Amino acid sequence: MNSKDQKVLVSTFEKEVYEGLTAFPKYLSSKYFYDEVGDELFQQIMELPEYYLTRAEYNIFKENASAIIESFDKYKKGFDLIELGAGDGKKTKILLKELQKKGYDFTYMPIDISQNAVDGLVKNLDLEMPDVLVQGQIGEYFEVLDRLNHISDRKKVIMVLGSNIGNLLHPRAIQFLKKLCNAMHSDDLVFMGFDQKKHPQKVLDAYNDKTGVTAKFNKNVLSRINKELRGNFDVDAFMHWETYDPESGTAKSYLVSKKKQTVDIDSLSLQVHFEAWESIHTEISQKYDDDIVKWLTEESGLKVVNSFSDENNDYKNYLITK
Ligand code: AVI
Repeated sequence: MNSKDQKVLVSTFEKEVYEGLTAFPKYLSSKYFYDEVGDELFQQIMELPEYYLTRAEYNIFKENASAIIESFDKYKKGFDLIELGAGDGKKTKILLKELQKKGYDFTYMPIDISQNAVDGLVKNLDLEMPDVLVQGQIGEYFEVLDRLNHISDRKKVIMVLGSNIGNLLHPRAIQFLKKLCNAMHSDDLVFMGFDQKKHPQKVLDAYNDKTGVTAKFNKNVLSRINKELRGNFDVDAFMHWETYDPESGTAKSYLVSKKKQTVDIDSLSLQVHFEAWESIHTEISQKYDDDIVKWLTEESGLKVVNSFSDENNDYKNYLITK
């Protein structure tokens, strides 16, 4: 596309696909894995025997529910339990039950950009735990946090689970934590999951399962380009490839072109050429240890006050304050 026939790229998806596929080396953001199909594939990933993260975090909640909520003790008289991202609530329900049992006064607020995800979770909680006050919030995390700060001065406990922060490179993770810090008052808490460094093979297996669900998940970004941007990617002409660097703790996913080929993306008026074995970098899944988490939080004006780990030390949830 030269400047004369330059098309106005309206959506962020269009802009970022254009930028990523005209860059060298090529890349696409993992945030585009998630549409209806991608959400379903991610649900399947969380059930895989190789994908230990979800189970490890679930076990941490199960084993430590009472100790975790003891850390919220000074908020017993009233606080908002805010979750960034509305999953199926499986882990969160453990905490909600414990908070109820111990007589805490709280409102649970899941925040998500997807109305569907929030509605589903709220409905499910209404049925299963009708006594818990739930207020779903739809929007971008920090916009909603800002809105909440303007309408309420209740104490906040903000949960970010699933090692979602791991999909951000360190500089972007620091930006994210700084924004959290700005949205917090001095007594507020963050409760955040960080997947830990471990045997490199275990990490590789988690992102390269035998049944190929993760490969489908990775390739879903190409299917989305086909569907939404009128592309003609032959997804079978690409393979999923995973690497893990035990020094940096970074797992990386790629899509590798199995042959020399050209792909048209009509909505972008773009032709993309691939050499045989050329890659598209699609995701990072960062692994941490205590020192990295300490460094990230301190760089962001925050500090770790406690942590909870599963029995294998595969995964940790950290309690963080300002
Ligand atoms: C959502 N996120 C933390 C997952 C992860 O582990 O990086 C996404 C994922 N990618 C491949 N498998 C799961």
